[in-house]
Amino acid sequence: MLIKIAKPSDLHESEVTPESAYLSRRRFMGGLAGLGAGLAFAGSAHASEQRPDYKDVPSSDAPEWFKEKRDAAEWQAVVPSDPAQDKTAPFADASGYNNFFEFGTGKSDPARKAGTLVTQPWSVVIDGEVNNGGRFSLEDIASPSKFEERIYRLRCVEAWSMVIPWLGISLADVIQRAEPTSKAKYVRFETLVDPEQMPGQRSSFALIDWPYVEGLRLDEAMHPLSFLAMGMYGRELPNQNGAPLRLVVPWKYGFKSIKSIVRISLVEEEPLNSWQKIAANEYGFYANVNPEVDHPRWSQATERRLPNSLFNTNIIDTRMFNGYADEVASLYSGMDLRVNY
Ligand SMILES: Nc1nc2c(c(=O)[nH]1)N[C@H]1C(S)=C(S)[C@@H](COP(=O)(O)O)O[C@H]1N2
Ligand SMILES: [Mo]
Repeated sequence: MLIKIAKPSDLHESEVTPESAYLSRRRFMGGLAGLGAGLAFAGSAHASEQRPDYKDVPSSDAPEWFKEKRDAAEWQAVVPSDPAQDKTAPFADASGYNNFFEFGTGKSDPARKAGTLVTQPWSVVIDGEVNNGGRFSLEDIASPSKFEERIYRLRCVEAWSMVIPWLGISLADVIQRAEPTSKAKYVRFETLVDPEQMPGQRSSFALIDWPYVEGLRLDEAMHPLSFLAMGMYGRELPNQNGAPLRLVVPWKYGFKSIKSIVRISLVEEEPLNSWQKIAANEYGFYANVNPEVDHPRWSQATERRLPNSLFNTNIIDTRMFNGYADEVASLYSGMDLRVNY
């Protein structure tokens, strides 16, 4: 079993997470029912169970609507397969070691420089092949959906990885409400462009032709695992993690999980994503995590699971589709994954 809703008997603090909060996780059924046989649904909602409190996580100054949705969230333990291996990263690591080239190329640049990004108010344009597009506030996007917590692996193409508890809504919800036309075949996402706020966009050495662009095939975007995060660790997203709205596609390399989204377009043609534009022989459109298809310059067979140290490098085997093969492999049946990397 690759992903499961943890049974109470499975959920030992020492195995799953450093945060005791997880012991009191409220389980529920149904949210991922569309996923079918790949998921085990063990246990149902117990009124006595509290949502995690994330004691060690600094709180943020979230708007009232966000707090209300968070408090009503369905705390869904979509835990990865190996409880011994898949410990949730401490908040300090998940918010201190980042890729967000708009704020520089160093792993600590985003945490040092993104703090001043203005994320309130924020609006997102939904356009292209839709009957119900427009410009929406973050609250407009969130309010028709219930918040959920999803604990996912995030595997960077650079061969490091973390386990992160996201808070947000399913991407399919947002796309469905936009009412795609029959011409819509792909979804294209764009990050904010604002060189005044984003020092990486002022750099003349930047490889990226801003905005940062990503894309998914429509069926990938509609898959129940595709997630739009507005928070993590029970609070708002730190700016360095892509506040106030970022994509999370757990079976793909991290660069697909585009941050600080301002535009979502339904389109007919496959979008050219930023990394593909920079080096198409190294970064493809699909970017599915695949231990058998190496990056031209390094192996993808293993990964460094964070946090690690000098004494415990914590190198683990990379899994097909990052461990989500039962759920997503059928999206690619008949495709040559060496060609469609
Ligand atoms: N706009 C934007 N989104 C981005 C990136 C970026 O540089 N700019 N980096 C990507 C990469 S390479 C990874 S691994 C993840 C990292 O997410 P995290 O910092 O929240 O762990 O964000 C992705 N989303
Ligand atoms: Mo990445």
